[in-house]
Amino acid sequence: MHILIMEGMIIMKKKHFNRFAACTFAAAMAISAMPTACAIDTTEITSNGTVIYSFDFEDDDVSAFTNRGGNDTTVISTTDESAVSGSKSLLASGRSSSWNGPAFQLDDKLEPFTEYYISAKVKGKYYTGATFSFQYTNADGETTYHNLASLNGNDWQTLEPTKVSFTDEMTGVFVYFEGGTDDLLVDDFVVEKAPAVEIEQDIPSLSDVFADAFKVGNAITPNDLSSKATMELIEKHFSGSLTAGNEMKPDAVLNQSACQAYFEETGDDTVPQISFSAAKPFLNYCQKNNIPVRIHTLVWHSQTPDWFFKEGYTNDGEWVSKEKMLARMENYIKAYFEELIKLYPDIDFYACDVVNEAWTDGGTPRNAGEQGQSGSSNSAWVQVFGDNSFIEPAFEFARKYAPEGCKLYYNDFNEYMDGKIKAVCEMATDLKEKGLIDGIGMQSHLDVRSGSDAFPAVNIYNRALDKYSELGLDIQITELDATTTTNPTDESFAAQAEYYKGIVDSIYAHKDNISALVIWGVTDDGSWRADRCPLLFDADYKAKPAFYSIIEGREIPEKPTTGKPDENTTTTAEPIGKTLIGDANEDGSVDIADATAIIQHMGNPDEYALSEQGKLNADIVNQGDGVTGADAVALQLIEAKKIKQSDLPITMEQYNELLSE
Ligand code: 9MR
Repeated sequence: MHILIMEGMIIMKKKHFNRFAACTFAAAMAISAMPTACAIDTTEITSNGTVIYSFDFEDDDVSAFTNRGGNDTTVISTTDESAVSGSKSLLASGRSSSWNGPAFQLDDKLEPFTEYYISAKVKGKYYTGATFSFQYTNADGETTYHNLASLNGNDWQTLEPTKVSFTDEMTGVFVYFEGGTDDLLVDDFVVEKAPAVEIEQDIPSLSDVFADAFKVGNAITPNDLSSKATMELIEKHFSGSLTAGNEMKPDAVLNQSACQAYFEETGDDTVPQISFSAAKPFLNYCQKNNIPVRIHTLVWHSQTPDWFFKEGYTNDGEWVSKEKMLARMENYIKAYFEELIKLYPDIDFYACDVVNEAWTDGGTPRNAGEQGQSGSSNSAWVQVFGDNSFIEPAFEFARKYAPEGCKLYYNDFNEYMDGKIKAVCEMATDLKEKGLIDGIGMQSHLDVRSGSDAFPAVNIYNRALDKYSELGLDIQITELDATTTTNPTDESFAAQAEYYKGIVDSIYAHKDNISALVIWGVTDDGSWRADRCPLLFDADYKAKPAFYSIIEGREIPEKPTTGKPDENTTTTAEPIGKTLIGDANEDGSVDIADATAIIQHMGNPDEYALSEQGKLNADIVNQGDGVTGADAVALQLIEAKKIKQSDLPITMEQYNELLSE
């Protein structure tokens, strides 16, 4: 059956409701059975958390799928050779390359800045060695693709619901199956719109809590930009500073073919060619939202291609001389800043990690060599310079070309190890005397482990802060995260909260020397160490115990209407209680499930009892009149985007006015 259910008139075959859909559907049905005063437009409501597309291929319709890979010989059809549900599946036959395969375009059917889950079954003719991948073209016409899931084994493999989203700057957004050249079969391909997530608006903003001390920021990836809830967390808590997780590093900025072309044309191989196309979505966002940017990073052994250090910019060329590398370094840093200032004159590039991770924990330079495989700790800078003498010119060039107001930092991890403290302090003292450095970036990738064996212990971290404070330079905490164990329990999160509190208390105690506290990631599932949940928000965008522990007992400077915060005006951060207007089911969030809880309670209070607190929370419209159908409708009005959660509670007059709109 084909039915229309969304704005934009998307035609879909509705096959089943998932958990969320069932819930919203029940609420919508209940509402439509109410008196006419309660009748509201439910089209947007029913589309939240619902199946948007579902293909079982029983009707032989494969028109939504195209062949990826241009004019090869692949034919997309259906087959009754094998199927998971029913008797038919999609067949991609005659594939001539591993990257040919059935593709499904997203941006011509779905909405940007919206999260979807895609699930499917896939099978290779003899053996399944398929990859599920994502592709898009950016505003500069460059196409990027990355793998989302690998599906290997005999017979049908299951693609579990996999999150995808895209921004309005992306075109040609596809998901596709690829791998091998055998026939590929696909069945039960389902696209679901993830339920709308409300971030917690009723918790204090971290930026506000620490407004008297330092900027609070975060690091994000391009995927974050298309996640509405992640970006709402950024705007609420972390708008003091943003770092690009990877897109402003040398491997993202240096363009090998352009370097080689320039060399061929001019005979000069000391002028590296660069492009910020990977960083543009991030930088556009920062510019639009007026968010200061930390530049990470110019000179690093890692995520810097070996060809940058080789004759002719070739992968297997000879290492260049120190003189040539100095010229490349200067021209790279010059071009980097000039291009940034030209493209984004309005962004406040307030900090830059000029050199990253040049000292070992023992305080010696890294070993010379290719970076080669990721994970190698060798340094091509040391290879060419013989030692760490590349650090000073890097700062010299950065000082020469960085925009005014851009402070220059040496950034590293494990900066609480004795050998590293000594080496960093000696280097920084020398650079400070020469007027070349402004501060130390302490990455702070910490490890709570089970609690008592945390690394580093809080007092060790505090001692390092003391040492760097004595330098008379600024300090920024540039990449804070603190891993707990894999498969963490409530106890693990409690230990993590206690540790975070100790570390942030120590940072706060040094606030006179610290200008920024940057967390390395927003929600646990997006962390580079996702398996050990190191961040302040969980995968459901909810504040974790660690969030509450670091704000506990702090005074929130009240925001003046204009000018700088007045340090004398403060309010105390209230511990968060259970009163959350709208949260009828007391699960800590206000959403459509609360409307369902209210409707069910009204229909059968014995079976669907609300607690006393739940009833208080549910009393949204005309507070004091108890739980009524209007309260459920008000929650639907939030889903329908007619009011915001922060508008609750509402009076009966406001309610009637909303319904008459
Ligand atoms: O967060 C980054 C991750 O996505 C990359 O895979 C990784 C590769 O080196 O780099 C991560 O960022 C690193 C940062 O640039 C420097 N300090 C350590 C960070 C975590 O590895």
